[in-house]
Parts: sequence; C-alpha cells; structure tokens
Amino acid sequence: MNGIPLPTPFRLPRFYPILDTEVLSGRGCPVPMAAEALIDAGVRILQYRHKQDWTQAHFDEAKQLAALCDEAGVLFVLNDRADFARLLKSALHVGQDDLSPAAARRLISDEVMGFSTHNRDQLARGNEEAVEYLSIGPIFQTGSKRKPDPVVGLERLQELRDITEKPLAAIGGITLENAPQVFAAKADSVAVISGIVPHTCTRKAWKSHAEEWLRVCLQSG
Ligand code: TZP
Ligand code: MG
Repeated sequence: MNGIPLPTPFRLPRFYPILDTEVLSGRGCPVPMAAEALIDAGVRILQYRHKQDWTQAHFDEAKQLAALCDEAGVLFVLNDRADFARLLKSALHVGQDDLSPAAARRLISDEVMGFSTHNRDQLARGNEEAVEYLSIGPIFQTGSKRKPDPVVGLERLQELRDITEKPLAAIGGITLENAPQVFAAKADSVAVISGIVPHTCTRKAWKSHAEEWLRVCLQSG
C-alpha cells in the first residue's frame, strides 16, 4: 500500500427520480415541493431536467434543488448542461446530442457523470467513456421524450447488460408495475419521469408515492 486511497466504485441508487420541468408544470406541481418530498421519502439521487430555453429562474431553481440535495446528502444531477453543472458543482447527465462526455469532463472535473445510450453501439461506446454510469432506453414506450429512439424492450436490455460493467440505469415508460421486470432484466437502477408523479400533487402524495417506489426498487431483482 502506498497510502493513496483507491477510488471507490460508484454505486448508482436503484431508484433514480427525474424532475422534468415540463411534465411537472403540466400537472401543476411546483418542482421544489416535489424535490423536498422526494428527499424526505429517502431518495439518494435526484435529477433536474429542463428541456426548453434556460432562464435565470431555471438556474435559480436548479440551484435551490442542489442546495436541498447537498444538505440531505443526496446526489444532485443536472441534465444536459455541463456549463451550469460546473457553476453548481453538481453531477451531470449528458446524452448523445449534448457536449461529449470527454469535453464535459473538462468542465466538471471529478463530479459524477452519466451518459444516455439507446442501442448496442452506443452502449459499447459509452462503456469506453470516462463516465460513472450509463443509461439505456427507452425500455418501454414513453411520452416524456420528443422523438424517442426505438423501444429497447426487456429482452434486449438483458442481452445488452453485459456489454458494460458500469452501473446501468434503465429509462423510458417505467412504472411501479413493470419496475420489478426491469430489475429482473438486470438493470441496476430505474430512472423515471412521469411514473413518479402522484395522482394528486400534494407534498404528502409525492412522499408516499416515492416511498412506494423505494420499497418496490429495494425489493426487486
Ligand atoms: N430517455 C429515454 S426515455 C426518456 C429519456 C429521457 C424519457 C423517460 O420518461 P418516462 O416518463 O419515465 O417514460
Ligand atoms: Mg441530454
């Protein structure tokens, strides 16, 4: 031993909630309230996703969520924007059409980074990138993404799983009902946008719905 600590492998939490500003505003749900309830329920990771133009108000909202997460020891992940992730000193999730992982890495130094993939080739290439985790999807049909890639399905998810040893999140159309099958197909985590929104948008409903997700995710697989 030379006294230099070995880097600990990154472990991706099994439940990966994503707060999408468009989905939440469509349901009349304030993002900070949802974030507080999810953190209160015990989530270990939380992503902020804003697909339209960014304003100062969106940056401030992301900053507010980053502070809430930091305080609770929850990993805050910003979607798409390496520049803002650098300002927030947060984790980052990039996709195929964003700044490349290598370029983003120069901005966010050693923060956690995830990378979206949608098929075998992308997953194999993603495995070579300096990212801590990968995602693959859509596993099922989804209404939360404009122009989604073809559905991957459970069978192919399981086939592709062994292409990488990095933690793998499955995404796209995942619900409380089908999540156990996604874990059975060997995903390490389920990343969810619409399936986390409760029927009524109250803090209490968000919290108990997230607790149900955590129960299902911890029991499956
Ligand atoms: N990438 C692949 S599918 C998807 C993303 C961002 C959307 C997932 O949203 P939902 O509502 O959980 O299907
Ligand atoms: Mg992206």
